[in-house]
Amino acid sequence: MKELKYDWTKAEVDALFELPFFELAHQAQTIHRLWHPASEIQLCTLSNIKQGGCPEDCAYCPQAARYHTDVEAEPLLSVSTVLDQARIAKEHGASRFCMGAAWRHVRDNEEFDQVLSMVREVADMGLEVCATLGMVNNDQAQRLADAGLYAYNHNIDTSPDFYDQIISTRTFDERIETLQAVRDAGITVCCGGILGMGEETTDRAAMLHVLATMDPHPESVPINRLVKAPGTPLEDQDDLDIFDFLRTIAVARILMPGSMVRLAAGRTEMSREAQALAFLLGANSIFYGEKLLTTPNPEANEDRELLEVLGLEPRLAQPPTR
Ligand code: SAM
Ligand code: DTB
Ligand code: SF4
Repeated sequence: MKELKYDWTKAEVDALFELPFFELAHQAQTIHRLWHPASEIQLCTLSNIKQGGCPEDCAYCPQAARYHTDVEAEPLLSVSTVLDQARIAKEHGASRFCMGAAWRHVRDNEEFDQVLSMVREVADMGLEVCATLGMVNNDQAQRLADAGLYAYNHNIDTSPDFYDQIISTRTFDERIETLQAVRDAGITVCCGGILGMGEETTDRAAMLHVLATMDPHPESVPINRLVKAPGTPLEDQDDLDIFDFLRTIAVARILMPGSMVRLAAGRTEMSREAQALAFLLGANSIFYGEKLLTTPNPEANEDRELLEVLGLEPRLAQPPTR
């Protein structure tokens, strides 16, 4: 029966992680097919509209100014540059366009006005337009909603307990406040995290527990596998076993059946078989285009080939919210 549940206990989530892999896979695939067309994958394209120079200390992030990475700080891209990128993304089959800025939070200035213009125009192109600009207040979220923003991405990244080991310049609760502002403004929520930062299984369960007890669930749940960027504190982190990564995808699908689960960063280090398993377990979206924000992503033609081999079709954009 198709019913969403918001009162998951941590013990229930832990129990899912303990299931034998094929039992978990069976449950996840059954639920996936009940809620989603099994042969559809949404293609999302990222644009890094404001690269680098970020004052935060997120230990995974190549755009944090304090780490010596090969990412230079750049000014905000022009509206026309971003629109060109969006047009090309659409021509290549993307139905969602996500604009990222390496900001701690949005400021009420001309740059924000420029971002609002980008949102308006990308929405008018019939794409689901998403933005990830750091923290926003209620008024800023409302202005984004009024401009036609479809989704706002703001990840909790990891469990509340492990969070302090990854970021010290803002709190877990501040993340939740921004998510609330986005929700209150009527924008859909895109919220997930990163796996492979040295967290335990219980942290992965706790992260999903936070997401799955939000009512409504985030409509979009990106699951990133850490991209170990040289110069960041996590550059030498041990690899997360691919089956631990895949289990997390499956549990996300079971807990939040109606949400889009996105196989996000980290695909260049994954075999085609691992990606196919992720789709089987309920992931139904990828980032498409040879770059994520600053790091490589598989080539578009490789992805097209993979979808073709698997008989998967790109999903169309959902109707805009305004
Ligand atoms: N500055 C904004 C913020 O932090 O919300 C928006 C951009 S930020 C780069 C968006 C998300 O990208 C982060 O929350 C994180 O989950 C993900 N991310 C950043 N660096 C990553 C990495 N090296 N590997 C995997 N995911 C990463
Ligand atoms: C998300 O969860 N993953 C995307 C998107 N939201 C903005 C970003 C991944 C970034 C990977 C590191 C980089 O390319 O800089
Ligand atoms: Fe800044 Fe976002 Fe990177 Fe953190 S994840 S350092 S807030 S750009």
